[in-house]
Amino acid sequence: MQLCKKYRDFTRMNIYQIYPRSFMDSNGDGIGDLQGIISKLDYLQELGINAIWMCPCFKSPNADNGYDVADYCDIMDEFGTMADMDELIAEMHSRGMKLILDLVPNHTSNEHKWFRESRKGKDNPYSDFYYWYDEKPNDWKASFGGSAWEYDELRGQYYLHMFAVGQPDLNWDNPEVVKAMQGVIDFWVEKGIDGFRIDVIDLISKDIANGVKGLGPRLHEYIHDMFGRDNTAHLFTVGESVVKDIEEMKRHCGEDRGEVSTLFQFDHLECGRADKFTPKKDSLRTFRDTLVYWQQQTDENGLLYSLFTDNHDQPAFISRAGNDRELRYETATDIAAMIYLLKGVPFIYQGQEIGMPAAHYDNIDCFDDVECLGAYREMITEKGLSEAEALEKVNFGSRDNARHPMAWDGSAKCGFTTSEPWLIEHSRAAEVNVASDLAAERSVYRFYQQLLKLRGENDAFTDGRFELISKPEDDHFIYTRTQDGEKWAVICNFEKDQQIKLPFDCEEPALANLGRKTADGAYAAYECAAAKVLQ
Ligand code: TEU
Ligand code: CA
Repeated sequence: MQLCKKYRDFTRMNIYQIYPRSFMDSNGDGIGDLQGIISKLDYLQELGINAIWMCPCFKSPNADNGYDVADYCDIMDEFGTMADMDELIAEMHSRGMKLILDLVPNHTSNEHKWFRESRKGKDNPYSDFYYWYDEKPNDWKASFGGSAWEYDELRGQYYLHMFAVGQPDLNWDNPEVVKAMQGVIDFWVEKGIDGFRIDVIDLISKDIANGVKGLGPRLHEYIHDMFGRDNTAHLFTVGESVVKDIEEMKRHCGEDRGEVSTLFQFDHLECGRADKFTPKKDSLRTFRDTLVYWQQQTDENGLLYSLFTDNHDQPAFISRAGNDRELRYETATDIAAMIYLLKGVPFIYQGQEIGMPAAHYDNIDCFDDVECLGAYREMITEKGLSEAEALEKVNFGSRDNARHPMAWDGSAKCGFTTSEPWLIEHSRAAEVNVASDLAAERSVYRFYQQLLKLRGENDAFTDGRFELISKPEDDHFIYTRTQDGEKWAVICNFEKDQQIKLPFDCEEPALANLGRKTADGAYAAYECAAAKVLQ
């Protein structure tokens, strides 16, 4: 099914996700900042990027590195000033780039004015901005460890926090909260930003009396309150969500719903994982089969699909599913071809474009992430693991593994900063960095450049019909994309060298990570190609 015009336009975006804290430090304090991002816009434009999703850059005490917002309409001190933000918006728009901010509507920081007022008692306008109870109404656990209910001495009641103690949940059943969040969105729309990624959008409607944590009865009403208004209709919006049911996805993303454009759901990245800290090699077959399912479901229903493998919460997928040592270049380029030539809107996480593997830290003091430090403590105190066993598990699944400073070159602080970085640099930054990748004969960056150029030049990749060629038992991912009589084949081998015979003839590949000249024949491990089908 063809996408509506608005969604078709969004498939022409190549979105780069920036974790500002770790992208580029311009003033030598060891923390990435807005001026650092401005200094790298040409690097991104060269890659073929025309949109940026920036993780939260708002005032925050950083209990959860910006996902605990203390003022939605002001810039985090460490990242710079509102003048820097205005400059970033202008510099991006002058390059034809769109800016997508990260909205965190489910909770604020406990240092937000709303919470500071609310905890003073029941007789102030912010009293019911949060969930307050005399006693814990249930035994909910917080995502980052411990109870989801924290007793506040000043107010003399318990408040809800689904994440860290410093992240009290907003009570969306209070119409004043809805109005306040609409004001935040309007402020940034006025500033000229082009869209939002919405954090844990499924959680904003709850039904505590009936034990419902998320996907509550008024969810669509609240999402529509945010994005179903005249001044938001043009925005690109992507909601992070647990939704995996196509009917529910249609209720979120249908073009006429006035809700969001698309969802980030993680079905294709679970790959049969037990839990995020249990070391296990991801299966590329499971990855393929789940991707194919969602590619077909969204295509049949005219929904926009988000194409991503990495973000700031996930260790690098090439380390989970491929060979990030001897075959790091092959793995990184092969997985890029698998996902970014599908139908949808591509998201590339910082470092993916140079095949950056997951980081590994030698001791727990190198970690920063509130989630993994909570999990580490629980593994030792409640599950009886040794420190070494707990360290191995957090090294496998922590979010810090994706939040190390971006490696720009092989110098001491990898070109990220001139002082001590806020998080220890990647142990392989001397080997894997932008400068070394661009100097290499086979460059991941140049492959991404060619891939994004090929995708942008051929409507078959943005609009074309998807057809699966691989069989469930095959150890490869081969598919075609067809539009206006032009058919392209994408051939991605998995980890075994093998002969691949295609059911059609092709021209010489237009894209090939190992430079092959024929679309079929002997494929090396993680070798890939894209070629026009002769018809
Ligand atoms: O993450 C929400 C969410 O999915 C997490 O609970 C996720 O399961 C975990 O981070 C992955 O291990 C969003 C943001 O992406 C995350 O960075 C924030 O910490 C979280 O919300 C709270 O705002
Ligand atoms: Ca800085």
